[in-house]
Amino acid sequence: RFNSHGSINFGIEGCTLIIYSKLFILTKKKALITGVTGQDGAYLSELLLQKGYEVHGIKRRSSLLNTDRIDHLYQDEHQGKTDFHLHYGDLSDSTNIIRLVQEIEPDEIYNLGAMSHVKVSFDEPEYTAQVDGLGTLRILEAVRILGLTNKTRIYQASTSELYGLVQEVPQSETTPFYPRSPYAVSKLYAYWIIVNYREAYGMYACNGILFNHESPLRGETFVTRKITRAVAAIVNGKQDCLYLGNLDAMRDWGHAKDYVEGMWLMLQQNKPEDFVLATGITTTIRDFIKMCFQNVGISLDFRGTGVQEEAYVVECTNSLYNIEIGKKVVAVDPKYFRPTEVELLIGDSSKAKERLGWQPKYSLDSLCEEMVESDLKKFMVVNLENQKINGTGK
Ligand code: NDP
Ligand code: GDR
Repeated sequence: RFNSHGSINFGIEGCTLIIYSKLFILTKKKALITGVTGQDGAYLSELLLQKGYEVHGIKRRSSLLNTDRIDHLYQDEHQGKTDFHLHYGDLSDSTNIIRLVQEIEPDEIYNLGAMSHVKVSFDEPEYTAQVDGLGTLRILEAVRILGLTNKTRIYQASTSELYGLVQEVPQSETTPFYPRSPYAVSKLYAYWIIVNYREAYGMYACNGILFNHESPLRGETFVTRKITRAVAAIVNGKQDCLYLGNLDAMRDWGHAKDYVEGMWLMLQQNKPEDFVLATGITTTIRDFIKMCFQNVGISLDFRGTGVQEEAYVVECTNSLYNIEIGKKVVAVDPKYFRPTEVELLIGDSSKAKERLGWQPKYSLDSLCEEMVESDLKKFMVVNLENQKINGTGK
């Protein structure tokens, strides 16, 4: 199957065979990732490099380095050839996006960059719309203006937040949207502009409607990571109590590694379509907290309701942790409540299973264990470093 540029995909992942008259040239596929410094950007970069792609990532300038999640992939070009390249850029800057798309001429663009925190979007609504909504338009326009509509395929990081107020469960590609935050409303614009450019210009552009996915690389202010970090801090005596918002909310949590695989699959099909990725299992925040504490041998008892709700230690079977029975370790602080909440998310990813052959490999138990373990290790490293510093009298 030749495309209009005379190139063909033929089995070797991450490569394209280009035929110019009688000359056969095998080139690496090029991917451009916005949001490369984020959780998904890091896992996707790893996946695409493994598949043999040349990966270009857009990172924002910041006063401190913000590349922790991808430092292991990066190599200074002066030290040898590398397939991983970073470029400064921002989704709010059209000139920057156009120039980068022009220079790189990517085969695939993964638009993962976003102000991705739902609660923060109530504090920064205009910025969120600029980046999450109009940023997507900038990507589409860059590809269109530069005449790359037949070459460049676009993945848009759409979200289960689009469903918002419950209309039906489980939520699938046909469930109506009812966004409940400036973040979700911005992503709704992005969703429809992707659909519109696909229909209007025949572009290969698709929405991955992804339900919550987590990992040890998850940002520290999202609820799962906030909880796993707190568990590690509490058992190490570095935190007294974990303060959270709505404990009744229910989320369909998967592992980010599974979900980046799905993103890639969406761009390898014969025609562009939108897909839900989800596990089909939903859990309350409260039950996730219980699971995380259970992981370190601590059982909790939740008492009270609403803003009065608190959790106490009733048992600790791990002799490593000197934690007092009866200690209060979780409480509700209303400052974490959202003006409008998304109460229940549970996804139906049958279409992705059938058409993409996508299936999540990780269970919530294994995800929870991996995240708690990773945060416990981080505390051990900090403790060891402190001991070293104390030992040398620094
Ligand atoms: P993160 O918050 O971890 O990463 C977001 C990325 O976007 C970071 O690299 C961030 O850069 C970058 N970014 C923020 N603002 C801009 C901007 N103005 N210009 C360019 N880049 C910017 O998010 P995730 O990795 O978890 O999510 C990836 C995408 O998927 C996001 O669009 C998110 O909304 C969406 N999504 C996520 C889900 C999830 O459960 N994780 C579920 C459904 C959708 P910096 O590091 O400098 O802050
Ligand atoms: P979400 O994730 O809003 O679903 O968006 P988050 O982890 O922030 O919240 C999940 C649920 O937990 C409740 N909650 C708290 N949340 C946070 N962050 N902090 C708290 O202290 C707290 N207490 C309770 C929330 O109210 C909510 O109900 C994530 C992001 O990755 C989005 O970018 C993505 O689009 C969606 O997932 C799918």
